[in-house]
Amino acid sequence: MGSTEDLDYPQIIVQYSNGFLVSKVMFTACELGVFDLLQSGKSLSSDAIAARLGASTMGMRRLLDACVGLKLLAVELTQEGALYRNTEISNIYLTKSSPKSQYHIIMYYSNTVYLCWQYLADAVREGRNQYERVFGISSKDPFGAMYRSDEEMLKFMAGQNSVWSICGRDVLAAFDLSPFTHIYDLGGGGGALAQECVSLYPNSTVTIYDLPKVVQVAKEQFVSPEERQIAFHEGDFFNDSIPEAELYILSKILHDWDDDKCKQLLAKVYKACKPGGGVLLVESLLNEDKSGPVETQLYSMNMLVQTEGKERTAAEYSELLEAAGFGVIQVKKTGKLYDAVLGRK
Ligand code: ASE
Repeated sequence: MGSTEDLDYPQIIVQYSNGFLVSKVMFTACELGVFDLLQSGKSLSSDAIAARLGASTMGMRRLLDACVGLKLLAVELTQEGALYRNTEISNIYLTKSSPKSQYHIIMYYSNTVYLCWQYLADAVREGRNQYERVFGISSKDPFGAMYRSDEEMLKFMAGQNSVWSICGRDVLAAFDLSPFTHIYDLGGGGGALAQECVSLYPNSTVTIYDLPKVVQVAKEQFVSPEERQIAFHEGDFFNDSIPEAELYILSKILHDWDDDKCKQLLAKVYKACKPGGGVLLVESLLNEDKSGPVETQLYSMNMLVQTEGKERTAAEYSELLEAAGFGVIQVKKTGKLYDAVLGRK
């Protein structure tokens, strides 16, 4: 494509303007249960789908056609009319019950993240999250705001869990963690990363350290007592003590906080850490010149509207680790959404 062509018709401007329309179509089809209804190869007419999902025939027809355009559905014209079915990717990632389902993070985007982004301009002007404007609640304690109801907390936990079904293996296999048998997952939430960890390292035990109400929901909804390699510890890692362990996983924790809070937490982790032990940061790394990846840049905007943190470069994380006393810092980019940084005591 030549540059005159680009300037004559601004393809990327059109594409970016329509970006949120694309998101909303996918969110809505998920929310209404389209992909669940068409699970495992079922083909249905738009009228049948509309009837089963309690939607208008006209609205559903349009939604289904837009999903075909987005390659989230396929359509076949038969004598009885158009029949819609899931594409392979929708079957694997957009149905609720698939092992790799992204349904819950999509619902979190649609119902929470989307609302916060309404105030992105205010967030940029003020340099802080927008919970007061969006939900009418104080933004002093971002997790108090994010966990403003049990339902909201559950949605966040389920959403965060779904990411590990597609990225968990890679971040845990980035380094050989088998020498570390006694592991704490600080802010481990719903426990999906802990589950990946004990499955990849069968000699490890992972203790999920999180707020009491998070631990309670994790036990009730996500981790069964039969999972003997997973334990729980109730606490607030800023205000309560952190027990001794060989490895601490901080997965998408530092990106929630400013440099001061990160240093405070890492210093505490360093103190608790066994000599020879370490800390594994799981984060989406920015390029050193912050030129990309674009997903990470967008996540950093989201940290602005939702938290007190930001996404950082490998050098920035190394600096935070060194300030806390950690040495021999190794960085592994996975090529997927989340990367790994290991620091040793
Ligand atoms: C957090 C992670 C997330 C805090 C708030 C969050 C995510 C969404 N909201 O630690 C997952 C990452 N996705 C985005 C858009 O940032």
